[in-house]
Amino acid sequence: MSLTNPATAARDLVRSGLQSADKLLLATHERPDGDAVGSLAAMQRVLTALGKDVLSFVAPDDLPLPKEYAWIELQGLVTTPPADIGERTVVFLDCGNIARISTTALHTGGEKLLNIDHHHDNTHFGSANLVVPDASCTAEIVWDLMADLRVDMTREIGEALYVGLVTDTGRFMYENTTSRSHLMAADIIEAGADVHPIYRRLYEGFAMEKLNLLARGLANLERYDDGALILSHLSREDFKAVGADESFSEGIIDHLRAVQGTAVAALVRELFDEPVRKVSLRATDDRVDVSLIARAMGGGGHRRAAGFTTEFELPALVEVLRREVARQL
Ligand SMILES: [Mn+2]
Repeated sequence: MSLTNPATAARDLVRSGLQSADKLLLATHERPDGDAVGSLAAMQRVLTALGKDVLSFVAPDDLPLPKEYAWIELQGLVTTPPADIGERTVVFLDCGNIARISTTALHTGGEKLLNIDHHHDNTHFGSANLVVPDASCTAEIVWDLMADLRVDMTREIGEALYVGLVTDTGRFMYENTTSRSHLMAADIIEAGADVHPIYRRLYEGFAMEKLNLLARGLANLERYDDGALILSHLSREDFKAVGADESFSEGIIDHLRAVQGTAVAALVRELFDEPVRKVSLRATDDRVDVSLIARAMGGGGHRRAAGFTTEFELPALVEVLRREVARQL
């Protein structure tokens, strides 16, 4: 009987899946975040360095990318599934659930569908699944695969990976930050990545409208059950009134979470193009696992950061959240 470590076996399987493929298509979840874009851009360059034909798929609805990430060069970008999709190995990055990609043509990879992710609730939808919940970000798994594939770090790969690392670790502040996260950063900086300009692009130099949206978010603050739940909401009107893009709400929830006594912070916002609300959840510590709440509502995520979309009206939604938080406390 084999005593092979399943994690090692999965890593070998995905590595050989990447090595044996000549043509690949990379994809990530909708409304891609920093880890999604960074992992996509880095993996594209890693596989190109191995001489492969690599396309990166981003749905037209997700373009242009939010300004924070728009500077990251996505080589081989396609916005519709290519005609030769059937011949391509499809690689999903940072995607916990295949339902997070509505372009169903990408679901047809069959036996050639590689799933590389760090969400602990990943549904293992691939033919090979490298799911590493201990990794701080998907970019960290890509970094590990680079070693397996013997691809050298470059400045360009490093800068893309760094975006995933910095955003998913909350600038090396969240509990998922490990010594490996810092070793990875060191490797990236050694290769010539210039981190301060990346910090500026990710977190500063934003439009005034973003600050005005934050002001609205703070004005709409509600605190329940002695801080067990702190919540803010942004309507489509709020966005319109200050001229804010949809992505400008990013980061508002961190202000809520920071309040003393908070167990769970929630930001509820109306989406522009669908009559639904997007709910982001953050937990301050291990008392509440917000991924359980998100999953019960049809979404997913991590223990301390998760989300879902819902058709619930705000008052009913607040009641659901209060009840679910209380149930775990
Ligand atoms: Mn991630």
